[in-house]
Amino acid sequence: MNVGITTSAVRTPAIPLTGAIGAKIEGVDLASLDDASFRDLKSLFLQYCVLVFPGQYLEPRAQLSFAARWGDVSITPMVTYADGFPGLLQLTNRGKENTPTENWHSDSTFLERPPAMTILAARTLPPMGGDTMWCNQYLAYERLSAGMKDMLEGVRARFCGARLARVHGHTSAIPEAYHPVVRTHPETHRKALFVGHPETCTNFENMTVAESRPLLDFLYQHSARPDAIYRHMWRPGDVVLWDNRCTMHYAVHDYGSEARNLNRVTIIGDRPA
Ligand SMILES: O=C(O)CCC(=O)C(=O)O
Ligand SMILES: [Fe+2]
Repeated sequence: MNVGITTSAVRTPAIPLTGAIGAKIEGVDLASLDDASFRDLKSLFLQYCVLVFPGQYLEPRAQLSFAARWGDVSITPMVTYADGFPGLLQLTNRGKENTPTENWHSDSTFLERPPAMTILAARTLPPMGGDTMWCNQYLAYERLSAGMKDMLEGVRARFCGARLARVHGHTSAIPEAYHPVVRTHPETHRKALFVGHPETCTNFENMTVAESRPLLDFLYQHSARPDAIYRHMWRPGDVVLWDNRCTMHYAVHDYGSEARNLNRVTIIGDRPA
């Protein structure tokens, strides 16, 4: 895969997890990473879009310190952070009906500057299930026909926070933003398809919902083809980082009322362009 970056200086071994997305990295301690190893991780992150670090058992303070090495930790409207740990969101089992994440999405796309990345650390896992999947939005773009790529050039869509607002019982002004449906990653300079769930990515700019839906629905379904996906079965202590600018993800809720707790931190990104 041509990723437009050089990885020749990388010394940290990464094991690709699929032919499309994701790599696993063992033998590093995210809580005490030297600068050279951190530079390696940055290259691998841009190359693989999703990095899996087994057995880290990252505590909240260490997770926030590690996150701060990537950029500014974001504070998203409508969510409540852990006491004493601003920016650290504790994901819990809200029940299948109330989960905002059991659909393909990238995070907080209704913001003018959605997060560049998300860092999840497993705390309590159900006895089975609760996997998370990611898909590769570079591939989704590259697999479009030349005609479709041309047609989408410069087209923007409305992204709105209605789904998250509903789940969190937030009734005042619901944030929204317009973003290009084909965005250029600010670091790899590759183009990625940027769409979302129909309730989040509602319509093309200056077009009605009815006019927009057929093509937006196609682009959404086209993104999550099985050969563009990595599905992670969480193990205790796992930490996973993903690039929110070139992936979507989907949290599978198949664990009933079992406890599932993960700690989540996001890093502020650029305005999609
Ligand atoms: O619970 C998960 O596995 C992921 C949830 C999610 O979508 C997120 O943290 O952004
Ligand atoms: Fe998410």
